[in-house]
Amino acid sequence: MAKNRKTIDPAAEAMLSRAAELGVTTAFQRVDEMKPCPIGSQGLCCKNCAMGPCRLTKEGQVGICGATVETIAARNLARAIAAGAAAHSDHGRDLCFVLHGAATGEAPGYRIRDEFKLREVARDLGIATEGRSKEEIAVDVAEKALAEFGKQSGEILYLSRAPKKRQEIWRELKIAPRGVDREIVEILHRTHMGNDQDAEHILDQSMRAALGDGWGGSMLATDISDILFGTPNPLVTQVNLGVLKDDEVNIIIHGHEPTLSEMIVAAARDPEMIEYAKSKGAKGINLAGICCTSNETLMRQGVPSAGNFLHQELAVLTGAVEAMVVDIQCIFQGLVGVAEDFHTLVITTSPKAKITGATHMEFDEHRAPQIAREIVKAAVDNYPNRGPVFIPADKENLVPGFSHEYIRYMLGGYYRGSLRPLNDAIMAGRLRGVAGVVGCNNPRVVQDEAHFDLVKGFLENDVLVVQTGCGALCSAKYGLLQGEAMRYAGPGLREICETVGIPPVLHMGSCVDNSRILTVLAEMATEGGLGEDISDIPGVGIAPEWMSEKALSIGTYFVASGAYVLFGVKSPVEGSETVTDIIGRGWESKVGGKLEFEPDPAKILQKSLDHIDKKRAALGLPQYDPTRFGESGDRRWNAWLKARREGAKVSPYSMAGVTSDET
Ligand code: BF8
Ligand code: SF4
Repeated sequence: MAKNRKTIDPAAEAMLSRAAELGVTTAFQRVDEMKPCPIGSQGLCCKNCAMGPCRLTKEGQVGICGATVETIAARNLARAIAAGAAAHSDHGRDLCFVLHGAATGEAPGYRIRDEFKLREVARDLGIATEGRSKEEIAVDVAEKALAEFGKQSGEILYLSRAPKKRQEIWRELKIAPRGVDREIVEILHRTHMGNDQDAEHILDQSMRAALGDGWGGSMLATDISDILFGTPNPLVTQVNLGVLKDDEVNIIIHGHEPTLSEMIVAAARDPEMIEYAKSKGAKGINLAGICCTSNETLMRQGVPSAGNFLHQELAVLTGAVEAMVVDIQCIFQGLVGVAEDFHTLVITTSPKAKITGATHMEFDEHRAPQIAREIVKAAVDNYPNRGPVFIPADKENLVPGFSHEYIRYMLGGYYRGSLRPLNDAIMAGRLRGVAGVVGCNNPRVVQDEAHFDLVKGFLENDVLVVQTGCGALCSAKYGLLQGEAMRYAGPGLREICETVGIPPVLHMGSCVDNSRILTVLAEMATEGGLGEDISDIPGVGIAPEWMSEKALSIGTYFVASGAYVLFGVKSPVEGSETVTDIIGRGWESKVGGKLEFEPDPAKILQKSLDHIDKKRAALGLPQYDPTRFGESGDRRWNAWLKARREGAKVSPYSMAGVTSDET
């Protein structure tokens, strides 16, 4: 690797040279200037009261109140998980309000697109559907879902979607979550000065809040988005900065919520608006996404993506973006600074996220289509202000849209939809296991490198990969979300993908859609043959370039659901061996899953494969053998073809491994 290399993406590299030429600074440079605080980065700085901050530097030292290294590290991690769970869940809550408005007619422009899913969700929330209109059901679903967020006692209803054994573990450990709001508040309370001061006990509450996110707030966000905007199915679209057009009005939608962006998609496709753009000298209106707003509109509408997290400032640097429309989460304040050198309007839209210096055009679900049109018009009006444009040519095709419903369908059609073939493939050893590779970019490491190496490594080892968030957009940029990715796949994985007709890497959506992966895991565990709990499945979850508190919440709810989770970059609790041990060995003995931080992607891959093999052995499955299964059906035929090519005169039936019955 070249010294100080920042990215493996040629488009990003071109934009970084352009930034240097123009003297514009982005996160890629700021990261070199901002040395991480050695105490904070180890999790050992406590600012929870005004006797401090207490900055601990070694085991054995205590804060002014006597708080130990492990208490401080645990409190910091717990608060980060609480913030992450809050972000996902608050997003889910807002979707409930939109669903309510869509059903009552108070939110014009929105409608119930997936009635089948609505009825399914209603069933799981205990709402009657027989003889009722979809609007009546939707009002009840929205109200019941809202009540789930604030549920004061008992447990959230979606826990019943988990395998029975898993539910029992949660109840026994007293970590079955009540409403996520209550669990988050309790973390803030417990970590207030002078309260919960036992690291393990604090971290148990983190699992509880994270479960309230994964099986609650996030799962509701996914379900209600599907009800309102449609459950995703595969489609073809494109990714990377090359999707921007030099002769059209470019609007980027960035952030996380599909509510406004879906309306912007409609406004940008409106013939009247396109005519208006033409009157300003543009050939049309081009919409592209960044981050998870991109994943939402990519999965359902095929709106192309301009890239993942670290592409946000680079997109503005092209000089071709008339408006960068942002909603919530993962939005750099630095966008405003970069935009000052260009004509780009940074438009904030959420009542929860204003940025100083940006233009605020506030979203309101009661008049969403109108606001969307105003935003698109502002972008069009900005087109004549464009200066020089520099758009890299790089773009790649991808096939996103693998909701768990579609995965079930593709494995068995409408009438026999099930995960049976997936379980069978793992049991036979055609698939060694499954891996979820998810999460962010982080400028502390080379952009996309760890994601790409890991996904490639899993494919070569016959591990089926599912992805969400910026990780999925990363794979898309390098052509891994299409059939061509098969060139990296091992023979067994290749055979399965060719038979079913899918790429070996499945894009399952945005970060809240990690809940779809929970659903797949739960169904794999109950389908039979792979044990009876998520912790029995030969699978792993990885966030190789994580940066966000949301990633910590996701990682924790997967661990608490039984998965082995590995994070790259660095450990936020590095300074405490005790906390490292609690979330590793300690959680494994309690919930069957564990959380580890491992900066080296090669080690992440090895640990993952070792874990998958260990789980295979525990299930009594045949040891994984890469030579056992053949490409396109039978490895023997390939061996025969190869032998023939080399001049040998042999019959395929005389090749090794053929029984006398077959000859
Ligand atoms: O929620 S992967 S950088 S965009 S936090 Fe953010 Fe990380 Fe991207 Fe989506 Ni998820
Ligand atoms: Fe220091 Fe304790 Fe206050 Fe934290 S809570 S800042 S460790 S005195």
